Amino acid sequence: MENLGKLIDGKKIAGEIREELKKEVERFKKEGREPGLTVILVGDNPASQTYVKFKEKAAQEIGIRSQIIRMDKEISQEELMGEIARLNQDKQVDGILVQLPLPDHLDEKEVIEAIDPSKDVDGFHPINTGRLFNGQDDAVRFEACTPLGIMELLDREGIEIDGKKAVVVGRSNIVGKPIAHLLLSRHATVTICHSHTPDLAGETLQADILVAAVGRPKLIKGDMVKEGATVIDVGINRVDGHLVGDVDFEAAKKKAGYITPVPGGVGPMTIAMLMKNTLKAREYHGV
Ligand code: BQF
Repeated sequence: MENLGKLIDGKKIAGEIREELKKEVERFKKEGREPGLTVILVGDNPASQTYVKFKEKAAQEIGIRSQIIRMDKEISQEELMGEIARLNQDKQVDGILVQLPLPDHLDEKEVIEAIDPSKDVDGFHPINTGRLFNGQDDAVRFEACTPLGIMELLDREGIEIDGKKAVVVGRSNIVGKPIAHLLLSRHATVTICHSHTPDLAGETLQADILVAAVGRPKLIKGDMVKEGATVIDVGINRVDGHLVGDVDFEAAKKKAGYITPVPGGVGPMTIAMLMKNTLKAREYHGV
C-alpha cells in the first residue's frame, strides 16, 4: 500500500513562493517602478479585516507598494464606484481588490465589473472569468487566487492531474466553478457536486483529486474519500472559536494520499497567488 496521509504544507509552500516573488519585485524596482496593490475594505466585518491584514502583510514582505482604503459601511454605491474609477486611472496602482463580501446595500457585480480587467488581481471580472472558461490564454488573464493556489499546491507536490478524476464539491464563482475549469484545462475529468447532488459520497469516492469548497464544517467524512486520493480542503469555518475545514481532517487523513490542513493549507496560498497576480499586472502595465 502506498503512503497515506501526507500533509500538504500550504503555509510553507506559500512562504517559498513569497521568497521567489521578492526577487521579481527587485527586478521591477530596478526597472523603475515597484508593483502596486490597493485593497478596498468597506465596513468592519472581522473576518474581512483579518484577510485584508494578511494581504497587506504579504505585500509589504515582498516589497509591493500596498495601500488599504477603508470605507464606512454606510458608503453609497456611487462613492465606491468613484473610488474605483480613480484607481483605474492611477498609474501606480497595478492591482485593485475590493474585499468581499460587501454590505448588502452595495451591488457586488456592478463593482467588480467597474474594475479595469487588467487590474483585476482577484480574477473576478467577467472578462477574466470568460477568458478562463473559454480557455483563452492568449490575452492577459487573471485567475481567481484560491483556485490558482490549489493548482500550485498540486504542481509543487508533483500530483498528477492529466487523466485523473477530479470531484469538486461546491459551485461558487470564487472557488468551485473556476477550480473545475482549471482542472479541466489540465485534462482532468471533472465532476461538480452541490446541494442537489443525490449521492454525494458515491461521487466523492471516485475522486483521485477531491476539492471541498462549500463552507460546511466537516462535511466530507473519512468514508467519502477514496484510498490514496488527494484531498484539498478550501473550507474556513469558525466553530467554537477555531477554524475547521469542510473535511473531517483526522478521519480523511487515514484514507487520503495527500491532504491539506485548515488552517495552513489553501488559505496562505490564496494570499501568495494574490501577490503573484499583482506582479503579473505590473508586468503587463509596464514602468
Ligand atoms: C490559513 C475568504 C471566505 C470569504 C471571503 C490564511 C487566509 C485564510 C486562511 C486568507 C478568504 C480565505 C480570504 C489562512 C483570504 C483565505 O492560514 O489557513 C489566509 O486570508 N484568505 C478572503 O480575502 O476573503 C474570503 C474566505
